[in-house]
Amino acid sequence: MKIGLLAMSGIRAHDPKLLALGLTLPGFVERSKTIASLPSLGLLYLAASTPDGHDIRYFEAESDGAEPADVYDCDLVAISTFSAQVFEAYAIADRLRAAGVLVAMGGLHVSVLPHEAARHADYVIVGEGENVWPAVVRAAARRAPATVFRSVDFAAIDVARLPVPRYDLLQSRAYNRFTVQTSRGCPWRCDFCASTVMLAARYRKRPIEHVVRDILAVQQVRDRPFVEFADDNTFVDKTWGKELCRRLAPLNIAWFTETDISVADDPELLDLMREAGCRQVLIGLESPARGPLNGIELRADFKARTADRHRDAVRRVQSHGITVNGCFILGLDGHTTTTFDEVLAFACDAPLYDVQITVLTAFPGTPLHERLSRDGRILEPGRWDLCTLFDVNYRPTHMSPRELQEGMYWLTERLYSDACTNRRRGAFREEYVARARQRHGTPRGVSAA
Ligand code: B12
Repeated sequence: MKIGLLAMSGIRAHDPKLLALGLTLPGFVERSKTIASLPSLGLLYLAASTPDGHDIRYFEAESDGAEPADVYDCDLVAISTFSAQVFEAYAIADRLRAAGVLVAMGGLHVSVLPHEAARHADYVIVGEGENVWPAVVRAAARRAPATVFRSVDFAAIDVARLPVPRYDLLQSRAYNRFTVQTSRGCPWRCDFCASTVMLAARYRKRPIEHVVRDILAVQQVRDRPFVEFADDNTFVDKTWGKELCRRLAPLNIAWFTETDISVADDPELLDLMREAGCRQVLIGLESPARGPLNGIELRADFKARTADRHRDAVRRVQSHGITVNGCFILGLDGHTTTTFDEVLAFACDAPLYDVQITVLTAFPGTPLHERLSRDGRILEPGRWDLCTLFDVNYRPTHMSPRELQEGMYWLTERLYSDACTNRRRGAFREEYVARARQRHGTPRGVSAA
């Protein structure tokens, strides 16, 4: 069979004012543009798990109506879904099926709402795809009737046996960033989180030699790739994390990852990360004040317990030459209209090299979605296209939806202005250079200018 893997690419947001601001604020568009060009790792894993004897091609659609014409030559097309683009994905699936192409849909959104997806796809897959995919391909080859496949009915994913994602399928594309996974899941349970935790409950680390193996495969495709670890929380286990960094150092790559604030407590780990090529860590700080964090991490109240140390922790990480992209969720229960000033003050004082602000978003399947639905706080239920992290679709506790949206504009304009961006970044450089001189003499790779 000819199998097409169709990734929905690009960034989604509907609010026209925010989009207009994005076009004029360099600091805001910069990261969006960078990450928008990432390939779909889930589909590259599926490609690697496909039984022999099929012809596989990787395609991208930026939006509904943007699927390439060649995708219609396939016998089976696999589409990966996130909530924000799921209606676009359904529209593409409907057109493909009308043209006689079989469609399989998987990923975070349809794993939570398989029956919604079953109206648009022949095969809907719930959960991690690698072990169920061969059965889907066999079903398609004999044009078996529509079915929902559940990964729990197949062998559990052993992360020590994951294949090398088929990065070679990206050969002809101009990617300069690639995703690699070192782990799946996260030990924490934030009520808003709609990541891998939705697919499998446990946090699992991969064998380090496999991570190295995957990076070498990326280097076959691109000489000096920038690697984004598509993990939920990379440095949970510090001993394993240090070994990972020791093994990454000789590969001469630059990389970015998502982790929690506890990395700040281990200076040896931070030194190893920097030496291994870590350029930035993205950390969910979520709120500048502790109160609204109470109870959002459901297992051990991790976020609230560590909140008082956030500012100092950011400084410690950055003093090792690793920039922090601090993420704040606006509109948590308890946030008021003064929260916007507090975020701005935190970002400037810390100082945060990069900042990400998003509005609280109730992704389907999350405890947050359940709670807000139960309390009648979702403004337009079922509007998955508003699950962009930028569009307000619920009633906050201490301000109106309008005030939240206005606060988002206000903060966006200030945080991402040239003046504020230069101040935050300049302060990082000065502090890093000063501390590095104290410790080692002249630092590598960062100028005080
Ligand atoms: C890389 C990434 C992107 C890339 C995606 C590249 C691409 N072309 O697909 C880019 C930058 C484009 C992106 C965009 C967006 N993203 Co994003 N992104 C991520 C990130 C960091 C990693 C995803 C990843 O690679 N996971 C690893 C792979 C292996 O897992 P997977 O994709 O889930 O695939 C497995 C299964 O789901 C399943 N599977 C997946 N697809 C299919 C298909 C079939 C047929 C089968 C059988 C199985 C299957 O099998 C795979 C292997 O086990 C996650 C956060 C995180 N740490 O996970 C956020 C995340 C996925 N993104 C998120 C969001 C909100 C967005 C945006 C809406 C942001 C925005 N405003 O624009 C857009 C979505 C627009 C769009 N184009 O879809 C949310 C999604 C939540 C949700 N439930 O919808 C996440 C979880 C982050 C968060 N804040 O919560 N993102």
